[in-house]
Amino acid sequence: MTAVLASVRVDEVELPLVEPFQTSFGVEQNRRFLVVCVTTREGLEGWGECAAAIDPLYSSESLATARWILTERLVPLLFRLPEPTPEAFLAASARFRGNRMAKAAVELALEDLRARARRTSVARSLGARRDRVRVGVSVGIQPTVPQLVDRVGRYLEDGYGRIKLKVAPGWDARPVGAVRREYPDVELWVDANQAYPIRAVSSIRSWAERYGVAQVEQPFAERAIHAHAELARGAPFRVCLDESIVDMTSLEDALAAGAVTSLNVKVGRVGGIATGLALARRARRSRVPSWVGGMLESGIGRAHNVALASSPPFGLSSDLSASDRYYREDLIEPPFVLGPGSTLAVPRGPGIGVEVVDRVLRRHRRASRTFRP
Ligand code: OSB
Ligand code: MG
Repeated sequence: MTAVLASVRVDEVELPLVEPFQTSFGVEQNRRFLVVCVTTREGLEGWGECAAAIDPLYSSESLATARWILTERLVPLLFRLPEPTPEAFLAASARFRGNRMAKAAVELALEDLRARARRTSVARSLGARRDRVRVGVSVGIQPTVPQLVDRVGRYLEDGYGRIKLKVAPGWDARPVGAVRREYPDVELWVDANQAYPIRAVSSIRSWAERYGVAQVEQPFAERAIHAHAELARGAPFRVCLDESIVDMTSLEDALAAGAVTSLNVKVGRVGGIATGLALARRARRSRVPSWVGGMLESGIGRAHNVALASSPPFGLSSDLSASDRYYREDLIEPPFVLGPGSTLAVPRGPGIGVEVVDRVLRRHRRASRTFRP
């Protein structure tokens, strides 16, 4: 494939969430994010989505920092590549530190473009053999415990087979216990997004054990590898790392310390699909299972995530719910719908296998810049 880029467009989009999503670091009502669209002279397209949010709460990247590095550095660099492949882009952008969500948005667009040029799907390019991926739902912090129990009940009725509860100091044993009492058999995970001080190891262990929590995700700070290892030692639940793992080095260190017994792979956090796949393969060699995490993506990012989750090294259920769990109207057609056994179908069409609906994109677009060579 000798593709020559004709344009790169960076759109800023705002989509209203069907309900607010609250984590230990804040509440989101609308998701504002960047979409990258690359086109070639032959008229092919590739789409990517940037996970960075308005405020740098989950990680240090924000929509504004991502927009800056994209428009001022990454897009110009992309036009200088002899061949716009994901590999060439990642190699050339490696000298810029961090900014992984912004880099991932470009890499995703180039992966989609390449798969479309080869008339294959992103999933197939990643070696996927499954046609459905197992998924669960991530449930935000609710105003009251009864509201949480009710919310979980409705997700279970919808068909979700695994529930991840957002927790924080003051919102843990009571809500987790209430959900466990109401649903004795449900597979329960919790995610604290770094909210606990490291002295909380024994209290987390006690309520997680008492309520049969299968997995505790990122209770401590990004750098607190030792504390996560202490929690994992002899625990009857998996300790999952999300924010702590940003590249191969951080994964190697966490594995060596025994701090990670489940790996959340988010393409934004790790700088793209290629690194995400490499991390999951590396974790599997140490018998640590992986799954794909979500950042409330629109259908564009979701389609990439589903493709990644369908690749062999991913074993646990991913945080990839149906389009209507997040947005009344998604940017893509067809939307993702929940299928039998708490699964999403892996699109088979070229690229990410879904089409971006221009009319919907334009309606929710707040800004747009087009770059040409
Ligand atoms: O830690 O997994 C997280 C959303 C925003 C920021 C961080 C996280 C999340 C989620 C959402 O849990 C999961 C999803 O997209 O379904
Ligand atoms: Mg998480």
